[in-house]
Amino acid sequence: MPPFYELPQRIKAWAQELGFADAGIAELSLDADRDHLQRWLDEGLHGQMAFMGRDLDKRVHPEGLRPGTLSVISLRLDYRPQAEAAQAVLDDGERAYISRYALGRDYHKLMRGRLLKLGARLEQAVGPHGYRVLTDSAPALEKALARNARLGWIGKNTLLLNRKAGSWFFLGEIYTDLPLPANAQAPSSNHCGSCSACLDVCPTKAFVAPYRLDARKCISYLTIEHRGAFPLELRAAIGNRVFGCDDCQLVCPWNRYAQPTAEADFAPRHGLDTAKLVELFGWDEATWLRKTEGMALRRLDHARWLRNLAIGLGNAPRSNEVLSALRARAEHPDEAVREHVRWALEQQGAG
Ligand code: B12
Ligand code: SF4
Repeated sequence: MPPFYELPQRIKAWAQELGFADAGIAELSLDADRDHLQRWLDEGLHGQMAFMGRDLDKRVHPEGLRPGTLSVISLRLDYRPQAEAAQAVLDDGERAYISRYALGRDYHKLMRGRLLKLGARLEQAVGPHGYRVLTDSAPALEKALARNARLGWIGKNTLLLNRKAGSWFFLGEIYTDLPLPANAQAPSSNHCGSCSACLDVCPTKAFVAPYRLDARKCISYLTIEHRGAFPLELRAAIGNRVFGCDDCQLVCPWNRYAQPTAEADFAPRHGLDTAKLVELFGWDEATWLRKTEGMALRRLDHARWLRNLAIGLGNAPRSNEVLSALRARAEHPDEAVREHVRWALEQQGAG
């Protein structure tokens, strides 16, 4: 068995063999983060995401989530796919913009498999130990843990940024009862400087201040998490973004250093990086279920997918194709779909 002080380096090497971009051992102290999270919740900036307020103790104390946890291994996995240029899709009102992270296979599945392999690799080296793997799948402060593991800093757009890789990566963790030495390097310094590109570009002005996001205005929240109707005043600004939003990453100068992912599974499926709004709006529920199998798009149901696309069609250049696609859904059984279609037809001057 390798001595414990050597394990962090070994873990990093095994992680990289498994396709992770980086790994580190996190310090577990998250008290300042707790205060910030509490304020965010008290101000209601989480919107309908009630889960963010539950299990607060577990979220800020890893040993509360998995009793016996002594260490957290934090990992990042690059996801930026080779796909049609994001800006070209955003600029073409007839097409649907799906955020880069969701074009291919659901990352939760891929990441979980990798984390389990790394856990098993560690077990081979040190013998049986208690552990649990996580990726956006349990109450955890993943960005804060990654920052504490020296994987980067939390930027003004509230995402974890890395000087060599920008922010196009997912985070995942292994909570273990092994007493691993936390990373002894100095904390990654903040390199946002005076740049405010992410705050300025946000289409819905969702940042109330640097490092503070009002999720209720964020297009990612609206198109993925929110149930029911979109606020009227934000609908035009949503443009053609139908699942998630990447604007505050696309503009970030550190993302010039991001590497495309080596994961074939993150490649766009079904031409979703170039698809037209009208075409996607025409999918019936069976087609939707077939095409989105194994993808993060399944966070939605068919009705919310149509609701999102209706907004895109309301903002699209006027054409007979757009009008007839909208009219074909005017009597949809879901009230939110009907209301968003009505709005879209009004936007098209055909209410
Ligand atoms: C809730 C959530 C959302 C919400 C809210 C986003 C948010 N900013 O919190 C919504 C739905 C909007 C969202 C959107 C997106 N998300 Co999200 N989301 C999460 C989730 C589940 C929790 C995040 C969280 O804890 N929010 C709580 C608030 C309070 O966090 P915060 O504002 O960043 O504040 C924290 C720190 O910044 C710190 N802090 C802030 N200010 C200060 C000041 C001081 C002095 C101190 C000490 C600390 C401090 O304290 C807080 C607690 O740590 C995580 C997974 C996880 N379990 O961690 C994924 C996660 C953050 N999301 C992720 C992704 C990819 C996205 C999107 C890019 C997806 C997309 N393309 O549409 C967008 C990006 C939007 C954005 N600019 O954030 C990735 C981010 C990877 C990365 N590089 O950082 C994560 C980590 C999922 C994963 N496992 O990979 N998301
Ligand atoms: S994801 Fe889009 S809407 Fe949300 S904060 Fe970033 S730029 Fe604004």
